[in-house]
Formats: sequence, structure tokens, C-alpha cells
Amino acid sequence: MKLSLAIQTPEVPVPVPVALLTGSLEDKLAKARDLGADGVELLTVNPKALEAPALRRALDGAGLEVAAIGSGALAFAAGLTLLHSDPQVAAQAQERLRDLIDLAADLRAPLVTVGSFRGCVASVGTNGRALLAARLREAADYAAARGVRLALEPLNRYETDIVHTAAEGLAFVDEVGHSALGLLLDTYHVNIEERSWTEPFRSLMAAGRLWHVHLGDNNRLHPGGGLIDFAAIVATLGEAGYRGYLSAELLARPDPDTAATETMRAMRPLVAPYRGH
Ligand code: LER
Ligand code: MN
Repeated sequence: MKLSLAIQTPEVPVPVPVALLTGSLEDKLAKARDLGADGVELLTVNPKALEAPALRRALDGAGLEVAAIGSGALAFAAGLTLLHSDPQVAAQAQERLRDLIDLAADLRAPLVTVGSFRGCVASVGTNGRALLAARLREAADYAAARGVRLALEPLNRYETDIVHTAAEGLAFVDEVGHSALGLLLDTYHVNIEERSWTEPFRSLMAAGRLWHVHLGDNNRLHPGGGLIDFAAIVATLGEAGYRGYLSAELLARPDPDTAATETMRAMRPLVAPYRGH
């Protein structure tokens, strides 16, 4: 089990509320490494504006992996969603998803997340579910050809109208039926939508579809800043043989560096028994 911190890349035009660490990209990478992270999740909006080789050198220099390429900033900072009511914007979103997949392949990141970036079925009418399935199937084909996978994230009911729980996520992924499409669980959303903090993780591990995890407490502060039992979640994941990333994507409060420091302080001892697993 490995630890990651979500950071925004330099071309993102506005501060992303759930992006951690301050300074230049190199500063952020050095801080992540010094805090004991194994990787970073890159929240990006326009990979073509990024110098991928320089980025790769900076990551290698810091000895960090890219845990994931996060798509949430596409919705938040660029207004792009797969289910946008304007078909031209939706097509642009689909194209941008391919750019994120290309970046993932360039940086040897295992997956691209699909959370807020899917948008809402209500924006497109009754065939939204089929439309999303078709768009994700197409993107999963593109990803698979490049050795990358997609992780769909159940989100709480206030943020989307499709796929709120692990069970709904599994049903949707089964419908799409593509080996490159799996799931990501975010503890913050789990706390709002599920009946247990641990069962959703256990059931997706049993189904072989839990590929990534986002960390945030019930109030979206750093682990330990709220009520969630992270020790129980990590133990469940450890027992189920989870070898992926726990990636902190949480409110940058009281400031982005303190949120990262507190996250790592809380999580390092919990994952210690499962290092190298
Ligand atoms: C949104 O609340 C979220 O958790 C993200 O991962 C967005 O994609
Ligand atoms: Mn998330």
C-alpha cells in the first residue's frame, strides 16, 4: 500500500480546493518526498500545455511515482464534463480525456480518475446513462491500447446524479464491461453514501475492481481532522491485499502544506505494516 498527495499542475488557472502543497512543481515534489509520499496524483486540465519530459525528469529527480492523473480539475477549472448539455463541450471533454490518458502513459501513471468530470445525467436527458457508458467504453479502449486504466469514482448525491455507492459503481462498470474500467473509492464520499466505512472497500476488492483510493475525512479535512476510522479502512484494505495508492485529495485547510503534513502524520503509521505489499 502506498501513499500519494494530490497536487495541481502549473497550467491549472485557479487554485483547486482539494489540491495540496504550495510552491513551484519542483517545490511540491520535494515536499511530498520529504513527507514520505511514494507518489503524487496530478490534477491537470491541459496536458498539452505541460512539458511531459521535464515533468518526468522532475518526478524521477524526486524519486516519486505518479499515482494517478486526476480529471476533477477539468470540471472545476475548465467546465468540461462528459455529460455536458452542449454536445460540442462534451466532445471537447472526451478529447481532453484522451490527452489525460496520453499524459498517464507518458508518465507511467497506472490510471486516470473519472469523478466530477463525468457530469450529471440530468444535463442530457434520459439516455445519459447509456451515453456515459459509451463514452467510458471508448475512452477505456483508448486507455487500454496505451497500458492505462480508468477508475470511475462514486460521488455523493450532492455532486452527481449517477453512481453514488460502491455497489452502483460495480453495476455500472459491469454494464460497460471493459477490462480497463474499474473503480476508485473516496473515503469522504463513502462516509456520506454508505452504511459502513469498510464494507465498500472489502466488496470492491473481492470483485477485483478497486484500483485507487482517495483520502479525506468526513468534513473533507485531513485524516484525523474528523470522525472516519482510517485505521479500520487501512486494515480492511491490507487484509484484502490492496497494493494500490491511498491518495490524499482533501481540503487544503488550514493551508495546503499543513493539510499535507497532517495527512502524512496520520497515515504513515497506519500503512507501515503493509509497506511493500
Ligand atoms: C469530487 O468531490 C472528488 O472526489 C474528485 O475525486 C473529483 O473528481
Ligand atoms: Mn475524490
